[in-house]
Amino acid sequence: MTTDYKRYMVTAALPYANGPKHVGHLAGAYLPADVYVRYLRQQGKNVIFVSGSDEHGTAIPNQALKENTTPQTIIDKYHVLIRDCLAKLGVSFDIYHRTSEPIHHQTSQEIFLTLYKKGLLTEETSEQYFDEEANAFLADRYIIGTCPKCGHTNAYGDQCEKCGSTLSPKELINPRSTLSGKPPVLKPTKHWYLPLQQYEPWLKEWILESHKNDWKPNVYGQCKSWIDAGLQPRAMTRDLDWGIKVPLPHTEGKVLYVWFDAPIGYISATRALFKELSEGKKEFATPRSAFSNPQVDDWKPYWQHTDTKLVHFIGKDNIVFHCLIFPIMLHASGEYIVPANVPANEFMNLEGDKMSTSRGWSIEMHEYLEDFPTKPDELRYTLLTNLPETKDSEFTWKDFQAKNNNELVAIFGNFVNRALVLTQKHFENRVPVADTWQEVDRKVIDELKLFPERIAESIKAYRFREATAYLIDLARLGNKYLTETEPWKLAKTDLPRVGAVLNLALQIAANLSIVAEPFLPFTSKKLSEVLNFSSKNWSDAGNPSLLKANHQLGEAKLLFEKMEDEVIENQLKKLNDKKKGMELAATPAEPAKPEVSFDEFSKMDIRIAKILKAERVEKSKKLLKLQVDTGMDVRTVMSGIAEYFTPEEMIGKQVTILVNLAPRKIMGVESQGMILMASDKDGKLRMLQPSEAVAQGSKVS
Ligand code: B3M
Ligand code: ZN
Repeated sequence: MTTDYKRYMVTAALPYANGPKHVGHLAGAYLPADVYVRYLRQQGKNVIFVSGSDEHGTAIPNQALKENTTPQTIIDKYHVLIRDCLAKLGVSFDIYHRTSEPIHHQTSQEIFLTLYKKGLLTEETSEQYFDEEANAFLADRYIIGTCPKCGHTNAYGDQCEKCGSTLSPKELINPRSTLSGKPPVLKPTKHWYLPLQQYEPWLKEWILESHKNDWKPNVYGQCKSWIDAGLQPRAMTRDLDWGIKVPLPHTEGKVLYVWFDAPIGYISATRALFKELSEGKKEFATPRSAFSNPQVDDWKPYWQHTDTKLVHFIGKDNIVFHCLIFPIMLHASGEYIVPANVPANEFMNLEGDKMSTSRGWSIEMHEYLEDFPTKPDELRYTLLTNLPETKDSEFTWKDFQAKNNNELVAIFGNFVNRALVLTQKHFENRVPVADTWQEVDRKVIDELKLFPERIAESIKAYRFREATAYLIDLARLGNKYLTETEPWKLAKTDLPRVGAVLNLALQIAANLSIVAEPFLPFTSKKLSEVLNFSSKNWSDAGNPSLLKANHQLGEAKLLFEKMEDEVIENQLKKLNDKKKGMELAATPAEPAKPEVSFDEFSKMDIRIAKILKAERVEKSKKLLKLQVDTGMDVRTVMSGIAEYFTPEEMIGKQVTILVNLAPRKIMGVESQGMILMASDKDGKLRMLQPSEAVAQGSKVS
């Protein structure tokens, strides 16, 4: 194992462009990767950071079916949405590519052909479900049937969402195709397999022996149990019309398996980056010495030289692909390096339940940004302090508020603000001279010097929660220093001492602007402006004299704002409403009642009438007593709508009424008719009104 790396290749999982992505995804892969990369850049390291959209697999055509549109429309829509959200949240990719790009198709086909030509893929013919009406082989997700484990009648070919079992299509009872609704037939088809079992000895040595101590226990443990259970050949091709064509003759209708092409997306992205750089089509925001004269082939060292440190940031559900299958592909091809580490995270739950876009129990990145457009760092901070690094973790809105108010505002922001305001007031906004240090100052200086190394060690060990805690500890050190020295009390008696204290406080603030950059890039920038101090070099951090005496400070601004209870309550309500909405949408409508004849139907006399009066009925929660003008008469109707409508809002409304219903006594009052309403799946009532006002007594037929 080389430890002296010349360059870093950092990847974050390619999100499927089949829908928006939530903050759990952000916490899983993108934020930790971003902190790591920003830190390396501040160290002056040669690092490339790539990701992009995963635009193949059945997830895409599935979503197209749901949205009644084409796969291309789906990927174009969600690629842009996800890319822009990640950028707004400060995730600083060098390129955010997409797997639909020709250069990716080419790279994937090349790697497939390399393996094929070396004779490393085995050809096998097997029986797969085929839809004769749609004339297509059916991917797992296109087959629905009864779950053999729990009897759920709508289980998918790969999984039952009711009991969570992993299934194969042939296990389903009474399978049917989602394309035609008909039972599929079994038909032989040929595919190319990667014989994973042949690489077991290599995996054992590479992972189980070499990475026993430096890979995270959750990652190592998953790899070990897969390897111990024995690996099976895995098909690298699929019968599907959406994806990368298999680059062999007579393979119409066959594409590369999405998990074959998706990780190659990291390589294609790097290739695309250097192509653009070499053509002068792209420049880095901050010039980097490693790329002074980029050539089109400069991507190669990042993927092919052993002095590159390759690190994949992913969520736990992707471990097997990034630790076993993709490395086998890379290793077998003979040209590529394998990852030095795969610091996968567990999952982040939300308010006590699993985060899930489809169930509506999620905070999507775009939803957060719509509600908090100026607060990317507040989200980054809350997620970073809660990363699911060793076990599943939890996001709650209350915690978000607490982290914002008690840490960002009360510690970080308060410290910086106190130092700035006093400097403005007593020293014309210039860094005061510090003549002599007292014992308390020297202690703080000694502490300050330890922080950069402490934070760096945690980042290098992928312990980003711990690193974030050290960051806020540095702000806490500054805050405590001001609280202890109370410079505001000394202004009248000992101005030179006030100057010394503020000088040191401002030095701490300057240090914060450097070491906060990986975590809170927007705040770090703001702080730099406020201090009129621009260094972001990690090697400057730990220095207690970054700002020279008399250095002119910039204009003071508040770094963070307090978050009121109301904001949090609104978010909780919004979350619960969204979930309810999704549940309703997913509940099937009630089946139809038995048939009636036209004659039976035409006996009913349904009219439009206007409500003249409405009042509550004593001792009844449900009833309103209504006076209605039917155009023929004015009558009384007792109506069970009081849980959904107030008397005030009913008055003057036109409603639909069955006028020839036999009169009934309800709570001692004779009710002469029935108001008709639409009742939603959850029982909620809505008025049925004509689209424009009509005369009272108009017939409904
Ligand atoms: N798109 C799965 C996921 O979003 C997949 C990751 C690909 S990484 C190469 O979880
Ligand atoms: Zn089941």
